[in-house]
Amino acid sequence: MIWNKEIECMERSELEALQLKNLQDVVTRAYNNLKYYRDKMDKVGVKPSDIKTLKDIEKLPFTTKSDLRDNYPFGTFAVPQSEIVRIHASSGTTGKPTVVGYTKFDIDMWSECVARCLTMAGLGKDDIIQVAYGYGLFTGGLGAHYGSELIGASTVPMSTGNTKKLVDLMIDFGATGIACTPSYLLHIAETLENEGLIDKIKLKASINGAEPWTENMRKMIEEKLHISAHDIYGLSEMMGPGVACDCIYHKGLHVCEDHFLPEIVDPETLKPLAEGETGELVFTTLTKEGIPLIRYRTRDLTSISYEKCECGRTSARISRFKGRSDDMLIIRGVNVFPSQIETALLQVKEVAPQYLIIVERQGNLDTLEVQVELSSGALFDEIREIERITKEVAKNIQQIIGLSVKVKLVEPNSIERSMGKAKRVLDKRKLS
Ligand code: DLL
Repeated sequence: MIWNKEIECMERSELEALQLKNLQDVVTRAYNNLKYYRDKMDKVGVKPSDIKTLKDIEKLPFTTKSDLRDNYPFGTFAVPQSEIVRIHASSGTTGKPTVVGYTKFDIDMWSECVARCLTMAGLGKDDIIQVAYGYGLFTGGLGAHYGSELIGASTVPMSTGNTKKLVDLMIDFGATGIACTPSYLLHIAETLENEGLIDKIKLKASINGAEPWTENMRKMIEEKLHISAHDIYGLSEMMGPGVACDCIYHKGLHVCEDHFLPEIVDPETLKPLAEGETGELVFTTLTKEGIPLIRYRTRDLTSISYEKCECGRTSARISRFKGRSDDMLIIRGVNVFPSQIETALLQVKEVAPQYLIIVERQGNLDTLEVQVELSSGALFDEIREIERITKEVAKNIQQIIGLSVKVKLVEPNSIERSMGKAKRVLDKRKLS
């Protein structure tokens, strides 16, 4: 394992033939096994047999996060539940999470994709890799873990939360690789610097993703830790981390195109855009069994290049992400939709659903504050009462988004009203 040259360096004509065969197969499976998707196709009058070329994908309807929400929890599973061996979940737009299920084949395919990414970062069976993404419903921890085991690396399931222990074990074990969010790696680097321990580490490479970051930040991490830092991308709906990753040339992220067919569309018109143009990334899963998704709108903004890379790989490359076409925030690697905060507020009768979300970066860690208006007419001069409501709001928000939050209650009508779209978010983080 595992520079899978046969696949990763395949002639494009050969790759496209494989993609077409698998596209026809997945469209047929979705049509036969998923009522919601069959209804969508029937509505536009397309049958699986209409897919004769890759370009015919443009005839197919898109899928969105709301399709997963409307079919919560298992209505998007295309196989009997007895064939599902793992379930993960990510943030939905309101109180309920987006649920994803994997068959044994899906887990193997996912592990192979992550293994390819780790290999792109120069890691292999002689390495000791600390996985410091969260383990649990989030796909980061287990996703990176299985890929790391597949390349034969000694895999350390650190998870998140105890930086001191992580740093101690990084030194004691002589860890050579780390998988975690870029902001967390920067925090780890600064912890090592402050403790004067940089010279004690053996780290060679990292794979970082799950949140937006910049080329400057990547270089800063490389300089501080003397490593090669790689950008890994993925989303739970596709499988998790490992949909794409950059190689040692850092000229875009190689898509695992034998499993995920990318398109770039204009987020307004949904019309396809040309190579090099920035738009919304749309993916079709070509092989996934548990939840096949056709033309899934990721909401991530990027551009694509089909030029062969200096490394020899022929797969399409997507550029570093330029933002999103919706209002999702990523805070400490966790996806947060303003509508989730609103759902939490609606459960507390003493507050109005008028709020402002303030995100800041202190050091390298994100902080989240939510200012909430008390309901009009509510007069709470008792400090104890104010404290009780503040705690209840904070608890409700934390239960839904899974992150601790500072809540500040403010006077009725004090949050600025907008004539147009309400401005709910003040993101003070400067990504440079
Ligand atoms: O974040 C999967 C993942 C885990 C990727 C670990 C990489 C590493 P979700 O929680 O479903 O899945 O969030 C997916 O995170 O649509 C992007 O907006 C954002 N995202 C993920 N990777 C990157 C990246 C995981 N490298 C959402 N750069 C996606 C920018 C990223 N944004």
